[in-house]
Amino acid sequence: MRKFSGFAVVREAMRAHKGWAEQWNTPEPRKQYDVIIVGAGGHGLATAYYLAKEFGITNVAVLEKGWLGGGNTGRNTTIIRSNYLYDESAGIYNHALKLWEGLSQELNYNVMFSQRGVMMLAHNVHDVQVSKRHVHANRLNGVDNEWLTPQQVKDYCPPINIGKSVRYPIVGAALQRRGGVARHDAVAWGYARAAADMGVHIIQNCEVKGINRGSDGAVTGVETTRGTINAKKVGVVAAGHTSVLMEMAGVQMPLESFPLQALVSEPVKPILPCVVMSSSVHAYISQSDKGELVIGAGTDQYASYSQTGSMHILTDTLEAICEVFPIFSRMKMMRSWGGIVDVTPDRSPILAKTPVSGLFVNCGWGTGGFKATPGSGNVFAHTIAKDEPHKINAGFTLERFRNGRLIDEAAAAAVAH
Ligand code: FAD
Ligand code: PYC
Repeated sequence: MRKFSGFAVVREAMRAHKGWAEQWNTPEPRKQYDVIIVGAGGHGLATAYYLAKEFGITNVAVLEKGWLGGGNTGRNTTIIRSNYLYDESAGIYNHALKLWEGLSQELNYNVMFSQRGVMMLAHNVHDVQVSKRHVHANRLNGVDNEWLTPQQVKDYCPPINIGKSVRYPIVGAALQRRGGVARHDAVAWGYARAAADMGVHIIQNCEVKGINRGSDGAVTGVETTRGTINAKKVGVVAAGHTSVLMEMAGVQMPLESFPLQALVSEPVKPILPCVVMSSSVHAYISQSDKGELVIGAGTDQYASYSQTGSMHILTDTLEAICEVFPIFSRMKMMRSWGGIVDVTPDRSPILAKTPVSGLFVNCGWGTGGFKATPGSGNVFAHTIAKDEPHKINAGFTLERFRNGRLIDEAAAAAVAH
């Protein structure tokens, strides 16, 4: 086993981020809103933004138990792509990708969206077949994706090892050139600032403890650590904790929650020009604008609400990275952290009305919801405002787990789970 010198698990960055977010001027909650959004992650904040901007609904509260962007939005590896298999997925992820392309201008906030290309490696015949199927399906759906030979992989990403002597040699790759990365906290802050400018209340340190229903069963509001807050419409957008919240309204969710970890290296000069992912050796990596290598791991095998995942998952990931990039084997790892992702049986999200009138849910993005943030917020706002789904999220129902109309994206999720 290789040695990873200086591997240290520290949490200063998350603490600094929290301190910054606490300077946000949290307003006093009103007693009554038109819409309450539970969860000030990217999806919740984007939903509030589009409710205000596209539907003129500004009497909205976004309630956050911690600090804004402190959940998965501030913990993810920011890979953005739309190379999913099924038509429904192509619809929502490509809708999101198009919104990403204009997001900095739209929010007047630099979200540092960088379309440097996402390359998904193939290491065996099975990988090649699955990847090529994705390339063809994507192109039929108008989503860019192309097949690369090992030499083309090397030309696009010079530090990669295409040698044949490793356990899983690279035999090709699918490349989505429009994919890339963005700055995760900027996305949360950009949406938060723009929504707040239109009158939305973003209330931090306000944990939802109960969901209230009237005698007709419809939602009437929520119980929080800052008292009762009323609204006829409540949207739950609380990744990782959705089941807990929905249980408060008596709705059981087909979800399991798992820790998912990531880590960053010391900063170095630009060396990695694109995003590289491998679902076979279980590694994905990019380089941040600060110069750190940003490395993601797989989920823990056991369901848990702990934001600290297992150490062996990290060391396995680093071994995989060193196999694909031996040149990185002496890099020092500086920080690691975890988030809690909620996963559906078909690895596709739920963005829908629920059996409870006035209660809406946006969840189940699993390991891959950051890329969807603008598209998800946009169509979820439509669903809440109009009381019916947008055509883009019409397939992402709760009912599909009863009627079997699943959208099986396990292979496109690209992360070990
Ligand atoms: P969050 O940002 O988690 O927001 C939910 C919020 O709800 C949290 O702030 C939480 O505090 C709040 N909340 C929970 N319970 C309550 C309550 N009772 N009351 C009030 N508030 C509550 N996706 C990608 O597309 N690309 C990637 O490269 C990628 N990498 C990842 C790497 C890691 C390590 C992790 C953990 C995730 C990754 N993801 C990735 C997934 C992605 O981060 C998530 O799908 C996405 O950020 C979810 O956004 P969200 O707004 O729904 O959730
Ligand atoms: O969905 O692309 C993805 C992803 C990468 C790392 C975690 N999720």
